Amino acid sequence: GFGKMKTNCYWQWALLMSLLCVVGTQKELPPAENVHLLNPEEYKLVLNLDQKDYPSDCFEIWESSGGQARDGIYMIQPTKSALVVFCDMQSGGWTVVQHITVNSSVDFDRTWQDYKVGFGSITSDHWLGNEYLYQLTNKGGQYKLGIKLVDKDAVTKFGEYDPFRVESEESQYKIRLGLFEGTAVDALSQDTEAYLHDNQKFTTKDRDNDNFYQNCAKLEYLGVPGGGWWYDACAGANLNRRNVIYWQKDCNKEHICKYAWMMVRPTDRVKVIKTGSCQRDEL
Ligand SMILES: *[C@@H]1O[C@H](CO)[C@@H](O)[C@H](O)[C@H]1NC(C)=O
Ligand SMILES: [Ca+2]
Repeated sequence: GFGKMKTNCYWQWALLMSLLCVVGTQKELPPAENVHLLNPEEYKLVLNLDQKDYPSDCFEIWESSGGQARDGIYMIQPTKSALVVFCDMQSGGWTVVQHITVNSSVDFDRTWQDYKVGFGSITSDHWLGNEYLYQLTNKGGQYKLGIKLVDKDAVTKFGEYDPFRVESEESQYKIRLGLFEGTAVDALSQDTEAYLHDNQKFTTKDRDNDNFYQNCAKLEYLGVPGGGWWYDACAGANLNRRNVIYWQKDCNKEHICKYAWMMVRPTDRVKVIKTGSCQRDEL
């Protein structure tokens, strides 16, 4: 009768709608392992979603665009995992691996698992993930780490460690840093605070790999714990403490910094050798 037809129609309609939903979702959802760092309304912001083979990092995109690519969200695939990342193209194709705003609403007091696969939002404060730091810096070819710090008066300082590598999870994501260069003062590999971060394992509130009798990630300042970091016993720098961005001389309780970024890029393949005052006939 009429009732039966109505039911049939309903089921046909429901089937059609669910098919449309599936098709719609598949089209929009970026096939990234860390898609949890994107809000659904940000899916459309991924700039190279249509690309067939994803580039291995932001530098590859920057380079193949002749330096013309714009800042934004891109898909990359360093090795195993396809990832959404924020690319800082204006500074030369850096892949952003951390961004924090002082007093961020993003909680940086997280577990080992959260630091492993990343948290926060790609378009604002986030940690890309130790596993992806490992994949990026161990895929062959040397990487460097860039640090960008902006204080409350908008003065920007920059630093680079070259080379930079994060070891595997079996090695507790140990950090390996090369020579420092920049306008900021090195706070990871020199020991003016008697703490050395270079060669330290990563520590989170639920995995204590540090050199302190307590867990450095749990130590609070004004009620806010330090968050995950490559602690010694404990820190001469920590960019994951939400209420104080700490970088020894450049950012601390007295000299407030508002923003920090950590990013990676391949080491320059061609070193520019400054010949200075060398005369041709001297060579
Ligand atoms: C961060 O928040 C704390 C607590 O509300 C406040 O005392 C401090 O001044 C804030 N820091 C900055 C840089 O806004
Ligand atoms: Ca400890």
